[in-house]
Amino acid sequence: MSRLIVVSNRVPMPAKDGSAAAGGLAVALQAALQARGGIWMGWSGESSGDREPGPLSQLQKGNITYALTDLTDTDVEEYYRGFANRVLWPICHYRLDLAEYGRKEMAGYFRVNRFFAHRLAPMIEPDDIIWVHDYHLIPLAAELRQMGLKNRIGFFLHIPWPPADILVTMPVHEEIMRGLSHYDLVGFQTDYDLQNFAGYLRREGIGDDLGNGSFDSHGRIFKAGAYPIGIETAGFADFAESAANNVMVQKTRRSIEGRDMIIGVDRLDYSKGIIQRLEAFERFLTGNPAYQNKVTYLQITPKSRSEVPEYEHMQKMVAEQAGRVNGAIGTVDWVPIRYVNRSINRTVLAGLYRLATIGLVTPLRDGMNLVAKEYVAAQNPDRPGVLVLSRFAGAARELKGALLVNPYDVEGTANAIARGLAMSLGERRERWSMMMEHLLSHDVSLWCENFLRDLVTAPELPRTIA
Ligand code: GDG
Repeated sequence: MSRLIVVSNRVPMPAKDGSAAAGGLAVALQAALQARGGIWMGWSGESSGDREPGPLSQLQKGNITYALTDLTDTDVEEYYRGFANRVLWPICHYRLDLAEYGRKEMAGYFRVNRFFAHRLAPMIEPDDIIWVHDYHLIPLAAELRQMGLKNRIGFFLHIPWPPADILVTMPVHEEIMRGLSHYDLVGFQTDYDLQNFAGYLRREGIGDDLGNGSFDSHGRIFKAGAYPIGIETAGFADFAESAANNVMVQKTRRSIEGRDMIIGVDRLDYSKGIIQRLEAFERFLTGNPAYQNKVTYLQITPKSRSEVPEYEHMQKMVAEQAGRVNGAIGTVDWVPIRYVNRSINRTVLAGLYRLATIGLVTPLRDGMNLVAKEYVAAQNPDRPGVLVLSRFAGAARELKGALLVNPYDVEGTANAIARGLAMSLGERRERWSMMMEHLLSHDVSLWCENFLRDLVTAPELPRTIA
């Protein structure tokens, strides 16, 4: 079995006590790395100021070498905050209006990818398989190829891929697409994303769908497919069951006694539809006054990318909106929205999912959305809750037992909340079983195996046809 090299912007480092970092993706990739032996390389999250970063810092844990690099202040500003988070992130989430183009940032993005390639290349052996993750590192394969590497290189995009009309508004769309063609396998979350990718090649006349998942463009033949990411379903279900005994979870349960709880969990990000969701909850309460004082909505929203102006603005808006609704509708003994603007412990999170009658997951656009899957896995099989899910989350393609909503339709989401709260136990069980069965048979280990199998076994093609 070939060695595996995983590259991602940030690396989930194992905890000080040696236990693996939490989160399904980290667990699955760590397991794959452990089995094959390998390296996980990425940015340390630290800045080297204005000095060239020193050598990679390396940490060995079992079969895995974690290799981290610092970046300069300029790199962080241009590559990470600038191009990745203020161009690629909004564009891939269909937010043309929020993209901030700057030549400096674009150049910085390509420069840091070249830097990553130069740091990584000396560690790579000819048989290694390389798996690159997410939008920060699209040009990495092209840089490695430029240095003469012939290894199998795969890429997985965790976020959506937009339709051609949106992508072409980005001044460097051609370079980005050319970057993707240097991989042997490009994985997307859903078949919609894959279709958008194929549609761009067709529309711009720069490539062909050769059938069977093969494409040619920019003089190269490569594979692309949909690989919907999963969670550690069985493990998370057990975890949530035992989390019911957690002190904080029990305290929360007592504090909502006699009321239903609705839960929302999202990084503070404009793609998650938090503002529209708070509006929908308000509309639900004003349209169904009998539910006032009978429902508590808990919104857990860890801060994210606070140094990017759009996120700073969002943070203010969400806090104001929650405060306004609480002031207008709350009573002396009932706060309709409990808003927690920081990260909470994973055990408590699992226990809270299980307490909630409704999981409210309404992103305006999301590659997959793991919260939706975690909410389902955490439910008590005897009295499961209801998932209210945006049709614009990748997860909606799989979770057919959810109440699907259009998050832009505030009234429609409010109605779905009412329907979820009134749903019979029989219907809840039926919908939940359907989703749980799917999640058990499509977990994150399978996702990882499928991607690596296709990357390794993709037929040896005459990869360059120019
Ligand atoms: C990207 C794509 C795709 C959240 N708050 C807390 C906390 N979380 C955990 C959740 C979940 C994860 O963070 C969030 O994952 P999502 O999938 O919902 O969203 P993104 O962060 O945007 O992830 C997304 C994903 O990549 C994987 O491919 O699904 O579409 O955007 O696991 O549980 N965890 C803890 N405390 C919190 O307060 N411990």
